[in-house]
Amino acid sequence: MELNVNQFKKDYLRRLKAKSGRPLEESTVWDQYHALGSLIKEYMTDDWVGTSIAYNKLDTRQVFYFSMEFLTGKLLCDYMHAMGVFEVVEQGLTDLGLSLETISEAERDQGLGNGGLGRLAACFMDSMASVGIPGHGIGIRFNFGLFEQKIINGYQVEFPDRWLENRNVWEVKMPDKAVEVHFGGSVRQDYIGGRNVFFLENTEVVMAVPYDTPIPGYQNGIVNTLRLYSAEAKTPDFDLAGFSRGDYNRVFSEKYAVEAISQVLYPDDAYENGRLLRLKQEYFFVSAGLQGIMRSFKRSGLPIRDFHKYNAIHINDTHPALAIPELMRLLMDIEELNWEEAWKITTQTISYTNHTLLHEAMEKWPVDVMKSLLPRIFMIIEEIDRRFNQITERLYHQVDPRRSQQMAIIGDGQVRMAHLCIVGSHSVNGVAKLHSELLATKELKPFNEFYAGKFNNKTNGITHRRWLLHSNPRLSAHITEAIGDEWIKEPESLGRLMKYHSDPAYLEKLMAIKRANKVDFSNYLHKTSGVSIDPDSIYDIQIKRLHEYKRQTLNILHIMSMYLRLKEDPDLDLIPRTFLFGAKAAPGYQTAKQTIKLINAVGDLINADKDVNEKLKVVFVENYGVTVAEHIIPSADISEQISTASKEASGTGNMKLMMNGAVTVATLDGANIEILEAVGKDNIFLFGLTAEEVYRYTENHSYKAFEIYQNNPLLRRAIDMMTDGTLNVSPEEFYLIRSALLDHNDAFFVLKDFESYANIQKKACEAYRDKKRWSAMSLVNIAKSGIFSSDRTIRDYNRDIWKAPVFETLKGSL
Ligand code: GL9
Repeated sequence: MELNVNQFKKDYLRRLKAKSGRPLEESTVWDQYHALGSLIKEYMTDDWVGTSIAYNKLDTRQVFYFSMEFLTGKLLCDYMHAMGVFEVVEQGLTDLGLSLETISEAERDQGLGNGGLGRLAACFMDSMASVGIPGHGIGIRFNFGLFEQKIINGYQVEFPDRWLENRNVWEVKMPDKAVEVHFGGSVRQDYIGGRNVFFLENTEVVMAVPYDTPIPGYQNGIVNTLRLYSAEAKTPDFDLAGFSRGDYNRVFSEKYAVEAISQVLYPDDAYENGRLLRLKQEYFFVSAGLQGIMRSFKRSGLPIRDFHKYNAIHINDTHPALAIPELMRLLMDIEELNWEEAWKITTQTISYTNHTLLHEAMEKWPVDVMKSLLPRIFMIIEEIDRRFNQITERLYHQVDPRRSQQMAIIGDGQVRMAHLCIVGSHSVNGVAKLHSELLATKELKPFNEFYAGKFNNKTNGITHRRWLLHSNPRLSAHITEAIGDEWIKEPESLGRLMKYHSDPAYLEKLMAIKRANKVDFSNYLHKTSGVSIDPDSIYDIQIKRLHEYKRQTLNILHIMSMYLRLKEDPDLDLIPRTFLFGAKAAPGYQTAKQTIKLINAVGDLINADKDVNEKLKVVFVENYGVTVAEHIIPSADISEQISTASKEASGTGNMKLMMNGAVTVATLDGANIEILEAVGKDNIFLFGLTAEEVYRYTENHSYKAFEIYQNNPLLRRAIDMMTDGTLNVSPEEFYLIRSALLDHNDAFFVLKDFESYANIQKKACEAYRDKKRWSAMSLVNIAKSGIFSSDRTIRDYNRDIWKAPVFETLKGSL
């Protein structure tokens, strides 16, 4: 948009006064932030309204991305960049004696997600708008996002994330678009006009009230929408009669029970804990979202039989799986289509992404729970299952009599949500090549054989605008200086940087930028936690959820072994290294919590020991999330991507770090394999078992962790350090970690991969010594990162699955 500094200052001062009721001099940082946010939103309004009018007028196919999680982080600066007003606003604020940096820090992270899956949804929103696809998000407006983490005495302590306590400037409440969602009750069946008709009776009614947030594309005038639903009791005021009778508790408990649905995000990452409230959340937003889509589709006057031609609904993992029976219900019970018609529309509308192979993450709901919470939905699932079984029975009962049962949607008293998604959609994709291949050839093999062509791969991506352009301005400028700014719209043109591969001046500047970013991060860390780190040490970074399969344990055991070696030989020639960890553990995941304590205990020991602390430092960065990531990633030298092969579906932090010039220490897992393909084996440090070897060891039970413990003295001493009093803790402190490794035969092959990991770490260290070599490696990683832009991912989804039109801009279509 067109905006000059003077106009901005005038607008801003007026807005600040109106919003805060006081002049600039008396305003708080919060006032300043709130006024700025509301002004930026207003600047966006014409395009936002224009976009939705244009989509309606063009009768265009639209994409709806249903996701339980949207981990968007802060929005202010991203939006100013998207609108092309960043510099003007920054200048205007400086003129007024204000600091954009300080103001933007006042924004709360929108932390409505656990990790990769939720952040992926946020990157997709940005890319859909920037690529020009009519695509919107549908989710839940949780009152509390993912908990805030504090480290107290080395332990993780969780605090509620009150992100809404000071209002959310970006959202617009849409009360007229509220819909009813029904739970429980019973189904009455009638035979009217030659067909079976189903009515739900005596249900609990919950109002789903949408709050819309604009999602601006990058300087293209397109503004899509993220719609998050909040649960409200049907009568907005409590039951006055009950209240005056003094029956406070009942009245309030009913209201709270209803509103509980959108109170809090479940903090479990890649783990399913099967709570009833979670199932309610899932149905709540899916039903509301579909009713909203149906409502506006019907307003268009287009025939219901063409629903799938205008609407593509994507379900992000199985959490929104009930979209399948719910769309069937709406088409049959409300729109009066028959089963076959409804089924055709439903399956052609819906597509599904699988995000994990971990069995503990697979959603399964007990039949009796589903039946009593959602009786009509359950009937429809039963019917989908019955029809599907009929076919598989016929096909397989002679060749493989068990196969039909294996593939069933309902089995062992449970509804298998992944099976429902596969049967009820027209596309099933994994999130990286290896992951998609394992889905098709192992975990979901019978389905891949049954549905030739339904399975496909869409390798994940990240928005290079947030994760490079905005969070690493120095590097962005250095890139643009060399190859122009085309990479912002076409990230794969970052490849042109390859011509600087042997240009000493360019590479030297690259290293100077890394150094400056390391200073920035050390200042940030000091300011936020009081910890000092040395920008001349290697920053070795592992940032992601805490999970056994991600193997923070391998990293810390290796650090412990380095400590032991250094204690024996203080002159050991090591380049000083700072190991940084950032990770939240699910509150009920005890092994993960012990790992956090272990990292902190090792940090306490090492950081205080003069024999080693010139060369080693271990820091656990508190409350890892989107904002912390934006500070830390530009400063990384080494990126730790060390999951047990086959366990990490893709990973996306790996992409962010490479894009910022970190070199990866990697197993052949998830998207690491594609990073390897992109950069070549000389620009990545590979180690460890392959997925195939992991499968083989797991299947033939030939792995013996304890033997490795007995035969590798250094590793044994490192493991024993957990219990022998070296660390300032009781011997039982880490019993879960120790017993997972030794008593339960190390399911994630930490011991097995230890030696290979230690070797590759030595090689990485050697490579770092050679500044020229290292800077060239770093450059290759940046240059080859363009394919990991989520713009590419989104174009792949759209080309193969959604097939929505792509608009350069909407200007002129109004
Ligand atoms: C995840 C995978 O574990 C990651 O490897 C993958 O990159 C992301 C996005 O596709 O999805 N699956 C999953 O359940 N989580 C992932 O991060 N966990 C959550 O974030 C809830």
